[in-house]
Amino acid sequence: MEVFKKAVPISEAVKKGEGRVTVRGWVYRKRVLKEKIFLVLRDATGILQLVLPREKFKIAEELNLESSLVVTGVLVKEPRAPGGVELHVENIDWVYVGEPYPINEDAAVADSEYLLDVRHLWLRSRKMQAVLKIRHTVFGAIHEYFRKSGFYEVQTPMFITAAVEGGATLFKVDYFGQPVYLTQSSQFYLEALIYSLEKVYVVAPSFRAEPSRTRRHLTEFWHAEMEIAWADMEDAVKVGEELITHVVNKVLEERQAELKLLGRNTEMLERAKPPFYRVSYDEAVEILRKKGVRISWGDDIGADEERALTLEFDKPIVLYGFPEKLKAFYHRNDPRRPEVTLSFDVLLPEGYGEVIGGGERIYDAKELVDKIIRFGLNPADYQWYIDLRRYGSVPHAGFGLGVDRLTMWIVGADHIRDVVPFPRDVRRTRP
Ligand code: NSS
Repeated sequence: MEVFKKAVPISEAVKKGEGRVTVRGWVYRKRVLKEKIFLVLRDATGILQLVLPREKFKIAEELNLESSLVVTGVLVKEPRAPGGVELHVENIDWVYVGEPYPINEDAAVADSEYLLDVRHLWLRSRKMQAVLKIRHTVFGAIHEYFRKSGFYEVQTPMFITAAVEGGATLFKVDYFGQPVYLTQSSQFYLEALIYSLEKVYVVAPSFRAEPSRTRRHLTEFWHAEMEIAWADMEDAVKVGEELITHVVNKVLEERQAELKLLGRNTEMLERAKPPFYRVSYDEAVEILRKKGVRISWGDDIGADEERALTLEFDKPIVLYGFPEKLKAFYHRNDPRRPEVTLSFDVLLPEGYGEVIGGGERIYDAKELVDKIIRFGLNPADYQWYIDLRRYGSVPHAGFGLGVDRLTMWIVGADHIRDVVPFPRDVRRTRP
C-alpha cells in the first residue's frame, strides 16, 4: 500500500511542473513509437502524458487502455503535451494490466445505445467525468441555497399510498401483499412538515412510470422540492429564481474547465439572473399562435410548444396561470378568475423547457374536498392530506425542481440520460 500513498493528484503534479513525483491512475491513451511509449494517464483530477523508454519498460507495450498504474518519474516541460508538462518515467511502482478495453472513445461516441450498455465503464470518460463534477456542484449548491435561506432539510418516504401527480404514472410495489406506490413527489409530506418547520426542502428521487422515451423524461429522477408556510405563488416563484441563479453561478464559478471540456457556450447561463420573464398562460397561447403553432386556450403546453416558446426568450420564463384542468387537484384556483390556478412552471431557455412545477396550494378544507371530488378522486384516499387543513391551515406554496433537467441545461446536453450516472427509462434498468 505504501506505493499508492506517496502518489500526488495529477493536477498537483502538472501545477508543480518540475521535479520527481509519483502519480497513479488509469491509462487513457497509448501510442507506441520505435523507442518510446507515450501513455496518457488519467485520474480524478486531470491527465498527464507519460514517456517510457520502450527498452526498459517492456510491460508498457501490453498495457491496454484503462490498465491501472503507479509510476515515479521526473516532470519535464513539453509544450505539446496536455498541460505543458510530461513525466519521464523512471519506475513503474505498480501495475494491473486490464483486458482489451471495450470502448474506443472516438468510434463509440456515435453509438449512444452501446455507451448506455457499458455505462459502468463509460463513466470513466473525460466527458462523463466533467458532467459528474458539474452534477456534484449542482447538488451542493441546491443544499447551500436552501440552508442559507432559512429552510430546514427534511426526509420523506419513498413508499406512498396516494397519487400526487395523477394515477397514470404510478409505479406499483408489492408491500407484504398490499399494493403501495413509489413516490412521484414529496409535496404532500412537505405540506405536513411546514406546520412544524414553516420552510422545508427535500432532495430525493421521484419515480414516474413514463411510458414514452423522450429527451427529458426518466422513470427515476432527482427532485428538489420546497414548501413555505404563509406564502403565495409569487413567494415560491422568487425562491425558484434565486435557486436556479445560485446553482448556475456556482457552476460558472467552480466548473469553468468542465464546461469548456464539454464545449458549452455559457452566454445563456450568465444571463440567467432574476427577474425571469413572466408570461401568463393566456399570453403564451397568443405568442404560440402568432408563431403558427396550432393551439387553443385550454390545450396543454407540451414539450414542442415549450420549445417554441423558450426560443423567443433569452432568459428562463415563469409561465403562470394554467387552466384548472391542466394541473393537479391540489392547486389553488385564482379567486379573481376561478378557471385558472395559481400555478407556475419555470421554463429553461434554448429549447430546454420545464424545470420547475409549483404554485399555491388549496388551504381551505372544504375547497380541497370539493376539488378532489370534482377531479373524480376519492377523498378517503387523501384523508391525512385533508386533515392538514383541519387544524390551523395557512396559505402556503411550493415547487419541485427536476435536478437532472437543470443539469442537462447547464451542461448543454441533448438528452437527460447524458447527465445521470445510471439512468433509468422505460427500456433500461441496467447497469
Ligand atoms: O410534476 S411536476 O411538474 N410537479 C410536481 O411533482 C409537484 N408535486 C412538485 C411540488 O410542487 N413539490 O414535477 C416537478 C419537476 C418538473 O418540472 C421536472 O423538472 C421534473 O420535476 N420531472 C422530471 N424530471 C425527469 N423525468 C421525469 N419523468 C420528470 N417528471 C417531472
